[in-house]
Amino acid sequence: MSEALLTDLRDAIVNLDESRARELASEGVGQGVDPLDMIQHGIRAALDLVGERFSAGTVFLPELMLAAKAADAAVAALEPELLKRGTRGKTLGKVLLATVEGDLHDIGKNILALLMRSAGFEIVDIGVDKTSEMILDAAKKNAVDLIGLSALLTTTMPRMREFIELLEESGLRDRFKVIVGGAPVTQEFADSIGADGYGADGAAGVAVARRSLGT
Ligand code: B12
Repeated sequence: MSEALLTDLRDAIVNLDESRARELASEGVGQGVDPLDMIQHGIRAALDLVGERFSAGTVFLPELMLAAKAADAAVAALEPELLKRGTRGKTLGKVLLATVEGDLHDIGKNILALLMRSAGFEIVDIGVDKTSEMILDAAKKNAVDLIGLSALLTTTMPRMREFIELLEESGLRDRFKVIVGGAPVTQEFADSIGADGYGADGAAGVAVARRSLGT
């Protein structure tokens, strides 16, 4: 039963049980449960719950880190299936992904990278805590078509606006499409900073990237 599996997967992450999370994600693949459902209703739902408990002061940083490890293990177990489902031999464009300066959150960005790869994009993932200058350098060096920026902290969201300002100052605003995302980011915020697109989750990120590049 996929409902039961999704609940068990969520509980395994909430209970910080890395090996159970990995096992359930694999079992889900074996049972034909949609990996996107497992990401959205198992993994992300669990991390939202852990985040709420962290805000409420009932769990602390070590638990947050263990939950992240369990989530990473579950995502890794889904990776082969997601890539298998993907389009092969077709490149939709080259995409640079980064989490902005001051921000170490990368689970969502890594999921986006996986879904984009599976959809047929070539991904250059430069990791977390990247300054605007580092992102622009990498975009130029790799000649990407689109840049996807992730932020999970309200305090790091302004780095996205600064990146677009840097593109404008460098005369490169028309050279690269920019899409943004991460839990605190909204369509309204994306519009306010002049981004080309926003995606609320990985699947929406793929769709908005395709739309931005007209593929
Ligand atoms: C796991 C986690 C951590 C882990 C991160 C591990 C890692 N490798 O990523 C650790 C323990 C390191 C951590 C640290 C901290 N965290 Co933290 N963390 C979380 C938590 C619980 C889950 C985040 C997550 O992975 N979600 C699951 C993924 C799948 O969702 P997602 O990231 O939103 O990504 C999806 C979409 O947003 C979208 N997307 C994401 N990026 C992009 C990009 C583009 C271009 C597009 C189109 C789409 C897109 O697609 C993704 C897939 O569907 C959140 C709570 C929450 N509800 O978000 C808090 C949370 C983000 N953390 C928080 C805080 C406060 C911190 C710390 C400051 C804690 C501390 N006191 O040290 C530090 C900051 C470290 C730093 N400098 O970055 C707060 C932020 C509050 C705020 N107002 O900003 C939150 C909201 C918890 C809370 N409720 O208080 N954290």
